[in-house]
Amino acid sequence: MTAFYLAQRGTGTMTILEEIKAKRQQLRQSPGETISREGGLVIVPDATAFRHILAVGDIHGNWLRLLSLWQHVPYDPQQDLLVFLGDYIDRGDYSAEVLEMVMELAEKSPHVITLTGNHEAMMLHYFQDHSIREPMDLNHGWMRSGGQATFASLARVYQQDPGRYHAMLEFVLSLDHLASVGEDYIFTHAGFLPRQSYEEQVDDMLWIRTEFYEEYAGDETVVIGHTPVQCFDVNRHHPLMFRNHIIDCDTGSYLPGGHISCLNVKKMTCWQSDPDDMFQED
Ligand SMILES: [Mn+2]
Repeated sequence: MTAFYLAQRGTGTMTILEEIKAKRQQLRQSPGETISREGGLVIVPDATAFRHILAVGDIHGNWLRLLSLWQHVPYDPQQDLLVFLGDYIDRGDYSAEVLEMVMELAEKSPHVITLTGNHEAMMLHYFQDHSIREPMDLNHGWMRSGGQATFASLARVYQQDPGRYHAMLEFVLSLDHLASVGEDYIFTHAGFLPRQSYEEQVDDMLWIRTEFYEEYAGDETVVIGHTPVQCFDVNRHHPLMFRNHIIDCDTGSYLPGGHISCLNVKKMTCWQSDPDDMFQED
């Protein structure tokens, strides 16, 4: 099955959506397969196997807002599929705590999908040639994108428990890039170029904005984060559905008055973190 898939991919003629469809059809011929992960591409062939399909937008180190959101979400690891859309880290002060919480949820159920965002990609790029044991390199692009807070948060973990720090880095390295659930839903951090293959765009797709919003014309609902909805409408606080079946769940986790949102995908309803005044720290 794998050989067939790679052969198809090797032709270079399949677009990302064609690849997903081919992979899903192969999986449906193997009864009992509920989820497949390969090269950052996650395929869940049957969406009806789950009570709720839940998608959590950008978090950006705002652990208190994540805890607040999580009090409202009626998540059941036995019945629900849970997708994190990436950007766990940066800007907020609690990136390590956020990673810890997401890792714990992923350990408890095989039906938790943890996608990478562009901020995790920046962090991994930094640690390719920098160490947590050395002073921060303020010239690196990650540090100008909220990485300083993440570095400080991870350095605290490293001082207390180096093994835990390494487990966190391994977790970030293992994050997936795109998930297809049934025939109706696709989840990815930022979007994708519909005319390219998955392989061709696996890194670039973490950053895409306008090209995806303008070029996507598929039937599948694509659930994304990456661009705060406040960029489209400063007064907006809820996920934003575009005309072409894209729904943006980044509700400005790091912005004043922003929220973290969890979309109940089958019903198109959402739960959100409470307003911040409940969580002021003195
Ligand atoms: Mn983001």
